[in-house]
Amino acid sequence: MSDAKFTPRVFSGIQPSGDLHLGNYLGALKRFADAQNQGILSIYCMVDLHAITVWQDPAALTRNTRELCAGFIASGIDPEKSILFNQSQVPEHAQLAWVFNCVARMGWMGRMTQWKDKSGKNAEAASLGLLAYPALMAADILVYHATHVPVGEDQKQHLELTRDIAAKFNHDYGVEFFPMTEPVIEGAATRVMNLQDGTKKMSKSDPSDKTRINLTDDADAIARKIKKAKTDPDPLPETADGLENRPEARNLVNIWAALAETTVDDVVAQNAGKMFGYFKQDLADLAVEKLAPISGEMARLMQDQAEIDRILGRGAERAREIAAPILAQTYDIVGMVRS
Ligand code: AQP
Repeated sequence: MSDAKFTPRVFSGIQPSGDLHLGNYLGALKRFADAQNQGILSIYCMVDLHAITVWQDPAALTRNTRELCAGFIASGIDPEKSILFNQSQVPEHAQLAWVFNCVARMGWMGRMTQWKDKSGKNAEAASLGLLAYPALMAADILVYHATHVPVGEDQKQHLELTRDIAAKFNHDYGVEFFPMTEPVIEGAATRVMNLQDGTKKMSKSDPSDKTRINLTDDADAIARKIKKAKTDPDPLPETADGLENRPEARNLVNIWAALAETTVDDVVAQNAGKMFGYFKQDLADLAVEKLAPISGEMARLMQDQAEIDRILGRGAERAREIAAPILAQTYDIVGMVRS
C-alpha cells in the first residue's frame, strides 16, 4: 500500500530516443490511457533529459519528442485530462535530481541492470548521466509526490531505487516528505519480447527493425514482421502451462492477450492445437486492427507541429505548478537559503 497521507497521483515517462514500439504501447502507453480514466491526476512526460544519457542527434531528438507526444495522444491520453509535457521544460526535475545525486550512493547506481547492460564492457567511456539516470528518474516521480507509476517490468529495479532514495532522504532529514511510490506492473504484456529472440526484451535500440513492431509501421510491415517472427515447430498447447520454456510462443500469446484485452488462458483455449502459421496470420490481423488507427492518428497529428509544441508548453506550465512548491519545500528541508 502507498502512503495514505499522499493524494493518489500517477506519473510515468518515456524516452524520445527512437521509434515507439509495441512494448512501449502495451507495457506503458495503453495502460496510461486506462489509468487516466480512473479519475486520478496523471502526469506523463517525454523524458528528453534521460534520452541524452546516450548520444542523440539533435534534429532526431526534436522530431522524436514531437512524435512521442503524438503517440501519447493517439494512444488515448487526453492532454486536457492528464498533464503531458517534455521533461526539459520543467527544470525542477533536474534540480531535484541534483539533491538526489547527493542522497543516492555510488554502490546503488553501479548495481542497476540497465547501467550494466548499457555501459557494457566499456563503463569508463559511458556518460556520467547514464550512471546517475535512476536519481533523475526518482526526481521525475517524487517532484510530483507521485504515488503510482505504471511501467513495464524492466523498470522495476529503478522504482525500487526510487523508494530507497525517498526513504534515505526522509530518514536523513527526519521528515516524512516523500511518499513510498508503488510501481504498477500488471497485464499480459509487462515484458514484450524481441520478435526474433524471445529471451530479449523488445527495444528501441536493437539495430534490427525486424525485432520490433513500431507504432509508425504500416499494415504491411506489421503483418510481415509478425509472420516472420521466430517460433518453434510445435503447435499451440492445450493449456497455458504448455508455454513453459517456449519464450517465442509465450511472447506471441501474451501480445495477443494484451491487444485483445483478454487473458493468456483465453487465448490458449481459443487456439489450442493450431499451427503457428495460422495463429500468426490471425495475430497479424488483430495487431493491424488495433495499431493502424494509432499510426494513422500519429501521422495526422505530426502535420501540425505548432499544436504539439503548444500542448507540451501548456503541459509544462501545469506540471510546474505542482513541482515548484515541492522543490521549494525540499530546499527548505535541506537548509538552502531562499531569499
Ligand atoms: N519490451 C517492453 N515490454 C513492456 N514494456 C516496455 N517498455 C519498454 N520496453 C518494453 C516500457 O516502456 C516505457 C518507456 O520505456 P523507455 O523508452 O523510457 O525506456 P526503455 O526501457 O529504455 O525503452 P527501450 O525501447 O527498451 O529503449 P532502449 O532500447 O533505449 O533501452 C517504460 O514504462 C518501459 O517499462
